[in-house]
Amino acid sequence: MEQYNAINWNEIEDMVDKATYEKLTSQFWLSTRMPVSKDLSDWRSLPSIEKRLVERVFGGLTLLDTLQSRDGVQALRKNVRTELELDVLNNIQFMESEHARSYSSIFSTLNTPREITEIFQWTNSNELLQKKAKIINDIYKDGNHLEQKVASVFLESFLFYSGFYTPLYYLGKSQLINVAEVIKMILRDESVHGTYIGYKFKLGFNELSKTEQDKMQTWAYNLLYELYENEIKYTELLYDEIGWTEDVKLFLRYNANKALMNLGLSPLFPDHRDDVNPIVLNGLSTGTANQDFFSQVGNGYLMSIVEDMNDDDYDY
Ligand code: MN3
Ligand code: MN3
Repeated sequence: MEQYNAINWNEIEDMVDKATYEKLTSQFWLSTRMPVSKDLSDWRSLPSIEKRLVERVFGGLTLLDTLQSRDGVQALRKNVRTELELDVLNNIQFMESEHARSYSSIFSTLNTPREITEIFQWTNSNELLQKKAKIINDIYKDGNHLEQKVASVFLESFLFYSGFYTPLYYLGKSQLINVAEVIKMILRDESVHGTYIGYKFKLGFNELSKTEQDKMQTWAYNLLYELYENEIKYTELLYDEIGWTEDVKLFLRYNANKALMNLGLSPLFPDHRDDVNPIVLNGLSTGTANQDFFSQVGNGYLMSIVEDMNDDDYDY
């Protein structure tokens, strides 16, 4: 009879798995605990073109998180190097569901049911969004395990940023700060995911022959170009009307370089952090108004309200 092995956390094959699991669980959060309704007056004061922008940006991000929570992690779990890698991926998969849910929490606070239906109709029929989902998902379906890791890192460390730009911009101007806090929780998770999956990529990449490495590298740069080209069109579609397109493109290139660094590959674009719009940089480095001294989890996260216990609690 084939032996089925129990997972033993006292015999760790790779400390990075354990450290990542602990990091991810320590930053656990739930979207329903974020006080987004405090942003309603900011929201009501936004011109309608800015409201439409925020809605579309969040629709697009929902699509990417849905893809990650389903096909993305599913693909990655088929080729793990260690037993604990599966436990890390379990955590990642659940948080991707929570990320996708968080945009719906934001919509349900800021938008009418009719508007919400329209946002999802737009998202599910937009050609550029569908194209990027297809490019990534085709690799999840048919790529080898290193290609799947590259696709995952590009999605998490690069493709999200055409959307993240908008809430970070508002946060930099102290607007929609609770909405932005949700996004910063997601961003913080994605940064751990990108680093971890990039690390697993590098381990596999280092085992390849020089010829195979060159081939893999060329493949990765070609994929990045293909995604970048589509991302440029998506950025123009979203931001031309409001006039932010060039700033967003620069932010994309800056993050594309970071995605490549996660994979141990050389940066492709000349753009640096100093070139990014200072309002967005301000948003990236800003906390929010809901500083909670007791919460290790995040700036705006509200701890659940706990009553003092009394004798009645012991009457069963
Ligand atoms: Mn996510
Ligand atoms: Mn992720």
